[in-house]
Amino acid sequence: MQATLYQFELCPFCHKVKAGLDLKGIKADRVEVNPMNKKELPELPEEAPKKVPVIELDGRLVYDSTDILKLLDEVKPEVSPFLPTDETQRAKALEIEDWVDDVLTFALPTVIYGTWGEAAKAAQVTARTSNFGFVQNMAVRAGGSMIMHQVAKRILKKNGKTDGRAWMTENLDQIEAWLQDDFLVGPELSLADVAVQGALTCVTEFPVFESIMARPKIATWYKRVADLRAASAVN
Ligand SMILES: N[C@@H](CCC(=O)N[C@@H](CS)C(=O)NCC(=O)O)C(=O)O
Repeated sequence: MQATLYQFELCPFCHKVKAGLDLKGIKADRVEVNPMNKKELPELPEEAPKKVPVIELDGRLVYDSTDILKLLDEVKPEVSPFLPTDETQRAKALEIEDWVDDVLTFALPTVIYGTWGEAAKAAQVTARTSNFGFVQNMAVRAGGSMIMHQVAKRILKKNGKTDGRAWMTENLDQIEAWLQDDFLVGPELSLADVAVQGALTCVTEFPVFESIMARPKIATWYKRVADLRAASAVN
């Protein structure tokens, strides 16, 4: 299988997809997209938003992390199936993925770019992992942190929150409440684990990651999923 993932290094939606690729054992070349002009993106249908992640998989171009995970499950249904056969568990897995898309992926940037120091570090991580030229790289470092910090402030306001860390605490409480078994919706890995663990991996380089790992229930589950990813990943 030939795959190319167009991504931002710190985009939680892209991390969801990376978790899916690892678990399915699909190797993907990664193209870092410049967040300021997105000129690396391939040509997308008119109705498609100019957003990452976008994947090209054996000639098929798919955008939106949820549709990309669906595609991965479709092309390799036998490996780590994402959707449980039990109807109640399947509904729960889909509900948790929706929660990731609507809540967790918005809360995460607020703890990555919440302070100027964090935003500057985030811009550095993006510039470091990119293949941009020198001038673009400097622009991403300087302009990136400013934009990202503003974005974090806007997200908090839009969601009626004032403190990203307190919001993350609420979200970690929610994840803990779901964790009644080895995985989020039962004894087997599902789409819910792919989405939540994947999204959380975008903060591994930031101080908030320590507070996530300080919760034993979450830390054990996180490592369980990370080990499965490591065992099947081909990148
Ligand atoms: N629903 C989309 C959301 C993707 C998304 O919002 N991506 C952000 C990065 S985390 C983006 O590309 N933003 C660029 C922009 O809005 O200009 C998905 O699940 O893939």
